[in-house]
Amino acid sequence: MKKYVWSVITCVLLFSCQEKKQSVTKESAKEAQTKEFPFFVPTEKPNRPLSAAVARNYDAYEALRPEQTELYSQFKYTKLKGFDYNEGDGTITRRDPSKVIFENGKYYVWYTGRKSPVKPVGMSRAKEATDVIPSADWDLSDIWYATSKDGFTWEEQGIAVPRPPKPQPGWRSVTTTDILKWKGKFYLYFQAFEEASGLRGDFCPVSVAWADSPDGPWHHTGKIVLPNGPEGSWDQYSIHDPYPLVHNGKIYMYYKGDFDKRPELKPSKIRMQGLAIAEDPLGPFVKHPLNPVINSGHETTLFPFRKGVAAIVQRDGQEHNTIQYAEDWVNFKIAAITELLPVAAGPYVPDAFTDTKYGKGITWGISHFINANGNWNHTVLTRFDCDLSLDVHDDEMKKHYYTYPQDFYYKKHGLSKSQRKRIESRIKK
Ligand code: AAL
Repeated sequence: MKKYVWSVITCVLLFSCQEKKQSVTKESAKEAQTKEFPFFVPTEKPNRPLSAAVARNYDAYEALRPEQTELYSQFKYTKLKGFDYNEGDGTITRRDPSKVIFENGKYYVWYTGRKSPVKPVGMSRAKEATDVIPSADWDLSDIWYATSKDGFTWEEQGIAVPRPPKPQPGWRSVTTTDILKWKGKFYLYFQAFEEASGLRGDFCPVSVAWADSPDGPWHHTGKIVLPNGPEGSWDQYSIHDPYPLVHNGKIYMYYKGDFDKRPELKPSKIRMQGLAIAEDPLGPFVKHPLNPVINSGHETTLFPFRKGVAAIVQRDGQEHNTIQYAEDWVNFKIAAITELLPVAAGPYVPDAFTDTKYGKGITWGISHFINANGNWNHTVLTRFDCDLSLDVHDDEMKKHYYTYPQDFYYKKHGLSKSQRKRIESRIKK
């Protein structure tokens, strides 16, 4: 009898233990559902504690994945046909293209063109520059233009805006132009140099020329339309890369300043971008009180996008390698992070001047490669393609896995001799 009672007790105990174990497993599964971050990422921001990084995924970006983000894209490059560069000896340069526009059944692009008897001596030797020897790659340049039926093969048409006679602004060099179409007329804004770049820096304001047709003739106003800021201000010496768009019935001119020159640092300067707004192409342009409005980037490349404006931000600053967006055209935020961005890009922006209320974006344009042929004072134009457009959905452009050839790592990004020395001196013996 005693034996019987004990086995009943054991059975009851075992059964209740088993039941407890099962309910514990069910509970942890439930807990996992509520406490662990789920396997399928919620499309809406979940109402639960989130790390800063995951919260940012919901708050800062359009989607959880770059490939679902309209302002994310790769950039693909195609060599242009139709331009000769004297075998890259540095006597011919083409750089800093404008936006591309479509008029009279063809595409137009304007750019800094230099054809000089000798290659530039370089900015650091600017004192050796003369009336025929350029200092920088963009010294002693004129504004040239080319047209194309397909965007791949171009025909150079000649000089659109030459250097004006001394002492008009730009007598030393007219460079880095961009185009505006406004009430049936065309306006080219450009950097107007009055000294060889490198003498004191890369100092210049912006001047403007206008024409009734993109083929000219261009009338250089000889006036400074976007002046340098007052002494002590960020843009007191350099107003670079003027870039006009039409918004709210006005001309929104973005531009770059390089400033904060501190010789003890490398690079010694910082670059940011500002905005100036005008009701008339010849000004006055009123600089925005919040300038600079973009904290990074080397050249200006912007396009109307949805209700706001988007910017390709490359090369310089904390936020280089990003595409940014400002719904109010002033306060920019990072929309996507990407690689191999086009440098000095002049995109084809079909709605640049239509005062669109809903910008559609861009798919291609012309940019440049500096240090072409391993020569710092020689630059070539190139074509870039991308999918930063609401009208195009190109999965290939949305990939974000890059492989570079080993040579790129070992040759372009190998350790320098002094780095190797530093590392070897610290090897423990
Ligand atoms: C460019 C631009 C401006 C600078 C120089 C020529 O890429 O930012 O144009 O002055 O470099």
